[in-house]
Amino acid sequence: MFKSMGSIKRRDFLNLSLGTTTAALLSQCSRVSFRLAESSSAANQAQLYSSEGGLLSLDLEAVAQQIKLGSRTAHLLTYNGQMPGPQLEARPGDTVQIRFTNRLNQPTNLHFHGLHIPPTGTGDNVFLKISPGESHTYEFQLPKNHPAGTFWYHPHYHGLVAEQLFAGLAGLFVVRGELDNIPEIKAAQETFLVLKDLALDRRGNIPHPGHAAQMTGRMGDLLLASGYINPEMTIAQGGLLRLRLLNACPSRFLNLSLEDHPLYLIATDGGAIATPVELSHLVLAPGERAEVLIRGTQTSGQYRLLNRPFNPAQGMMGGGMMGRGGMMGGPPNRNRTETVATLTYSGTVAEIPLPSQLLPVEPLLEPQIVRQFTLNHGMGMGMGGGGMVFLINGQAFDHHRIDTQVALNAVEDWEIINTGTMAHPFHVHVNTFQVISRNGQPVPYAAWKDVVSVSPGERVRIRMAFQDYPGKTVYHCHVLDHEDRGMMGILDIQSV
Ligand SMILES: [Cu+2]
Repeated sequence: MFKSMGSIKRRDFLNLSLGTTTAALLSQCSRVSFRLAESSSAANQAQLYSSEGGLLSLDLEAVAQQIKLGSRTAHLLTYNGQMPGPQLEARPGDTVQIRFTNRLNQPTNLHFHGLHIPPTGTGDNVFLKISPGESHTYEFQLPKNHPAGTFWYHPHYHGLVAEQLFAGLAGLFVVRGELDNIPEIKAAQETFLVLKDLALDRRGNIPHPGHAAQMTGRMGDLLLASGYINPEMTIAQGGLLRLRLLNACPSRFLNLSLEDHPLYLIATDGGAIATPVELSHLVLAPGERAEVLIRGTQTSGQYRLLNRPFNPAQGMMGGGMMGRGGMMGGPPNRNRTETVATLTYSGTVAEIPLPSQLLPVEPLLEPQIVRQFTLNHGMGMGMGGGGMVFLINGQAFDHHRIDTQVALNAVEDWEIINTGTMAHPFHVHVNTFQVISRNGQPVPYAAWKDVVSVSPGERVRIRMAFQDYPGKTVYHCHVLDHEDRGMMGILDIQSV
């Protein structure tokens, strides 16, 4: 559908553009090195907003917008006309003020995915309904000990989350801090990739997801990297590339690898791990983030960042319903390897080693309580004449019901048990957790997470401390069609 331009053409465009841009634009380019890729257009240059003097302040508007994708025009939903939305950057202790206006024709709101901030009032309040034409100012302070990491914002109005994210509403929220000051990481070139799939009909509209999306969640056959099709990333020979990845697909799992280059994992959802971990490939469930370092060990050439076929339902029960392919309407490209982006060599620098130490991941105290959450699905009534509903402990989401009460400052273990036939990435708001074990087997290294995928037949134990902020929030499946169809519960963190 979208013909890729050849590499030579792409390079010409890069040279031409660099020759005529201003210093201001250049400084932005060095942060996001691949901005000038083949499907470039003014509309999808994500703007960067950084905090100044301890304050990050901006206007943000959810608005329908036409976006150029290669030779086509897509009718999408955007933040400030951009897809992905503006990149927000702040530091621990900073105050954040976002004057948000809903210019859509349906209600929406904002969720600050992964941030440790209050779930109430003007904070990460997903119970807010911001109607068409209405405004709301989100205002919160990042705690002074907030970890540096790759977080993001997206809509969280129950029932419309999958639709609005799929249509384009997502942006990065980066917290800069200790991890960024490690010398080797500071010396690395940094590239952000917001990975999001999209489906378009001939007229550039997003088609109705159809019946299959009830089960698998909606998926598209286009995989965009920060709004581009196969953008170019560069690395210097001898240098390090710090690739910061977000899976912003509502339902698609990604299985990423880079030709001839191992990936060195340095951070997960909630920030740094203790030491780099070498990976041949990286699986990202919907909502997950990862940071990897890539070493410029080759001399020249082009290397594709690939997304290989991956069946998220693999688990103790095998392929399950996803395995039947067409019948259940899996993604059209489930058996095809896709090129996400292309890495090229440019210049040479004195060799930068991998950092040997990152930041410690302190173990949490032993849990006071162990709870169980069983994930499954069934046929429901209602929902416009019945259809699939997704359940936690046998119940679909009810915004009048509190499902789980915990005490502020308590440490708990949650066992997430998948008795269904599809993988469910389990996400908890406000506090990050550590995965303790899968089917009783300890995990290989400690990491801060806010999404963990649980395959059919699996039992995953996570440990969490409910720190700093009392109030009501949610946990849910991050296959957002599952969330919209009931796989969400209310968590009440009570100060005692
Ligand atoms: Cu799910």
